[in-house]
Amino acid sequence: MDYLTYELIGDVAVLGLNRPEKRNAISDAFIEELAGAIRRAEAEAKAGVIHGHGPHFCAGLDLAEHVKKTPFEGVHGSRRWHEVFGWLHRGKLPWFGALHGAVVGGGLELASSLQVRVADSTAFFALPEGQRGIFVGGGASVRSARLMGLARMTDMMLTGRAIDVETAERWNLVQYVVPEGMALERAVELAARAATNAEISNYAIINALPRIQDMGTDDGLFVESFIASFTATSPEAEERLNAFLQKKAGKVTRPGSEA
Ligand code: 1HE
Repeated sequence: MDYLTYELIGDVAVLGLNRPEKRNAISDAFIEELAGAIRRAEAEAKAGVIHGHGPHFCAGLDLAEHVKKTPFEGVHGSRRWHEVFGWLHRGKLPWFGALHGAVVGGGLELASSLQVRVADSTAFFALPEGQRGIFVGGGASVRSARLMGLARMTDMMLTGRAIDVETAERWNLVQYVVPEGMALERAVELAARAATNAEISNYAIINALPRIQDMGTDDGLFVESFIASFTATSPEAEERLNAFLQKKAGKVTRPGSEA
């Protein structure tokens, strides 16, 4: 692969954005490689991690390539990003982001497609589309806006505001903040933990939670009952529930005392 590294660590597929000389800017060829790597991970892993090689996670859309596109090519390009990022956001595996340096434009859109984001202290976040004369096209108006809220995203896009990692955590863009250089290790550790869950539970968590968020209260609760019943009656659930009752499965641990 030209733009990605791929490594399987136990049950965790680790994808590295690997175009550091262009700050991991995402071109059409890059997105196709990412598509292939996600499909490979779905076939051989139980969780995935995405990180960036070089000084930054990702500088977003490849602007050099974009500038040459016709309007309709732009639409197709954006729809392809939606499709591929959709495999991450509501797909088969839980995905964890290890973020550092610039997480900007399409880089933030990619990160927003993952279920869990771990960022180190060097990470910063921006949506410079307004300054570039374009608009978000990789899902940010839906996913990033829902994470941080409409007012904050509008401010970022109108003013070009870049935010640091502490602000990003307060704004719900990242769930974990770690010291410089530690994001990948922590993300792999968390992904490995998620990989031990029942596959059907992970699938329900990834696919049902965001859909239920889109529903009204009554519809959401109704759908929840069916998913709860479907997962609880799976053979794996029976095995795991019995293991707990027979004291063969771990208890919930207090914060800070987990392995
Ligand atoms: C690029 C890109 C890119 C860097 N497309 N080539 N994204 C942006 O508007 C962000 C643009 N990038 C930056 O603001 C900075 O590059 C960074 C803050 C990310 C990093 O700064 P730095 O000092 O480490 O690197 P650099 O010197 O700016 O960039 C190194 C090279 O990468 C340089 O090329 P070179 O040939 O002169 O060495 C840059 O031109 C190149 N480069 N970013 C193409 N994005 C689906 S819609 C999504 C819409 C968006 O994503 S819009 C936001 C685009």
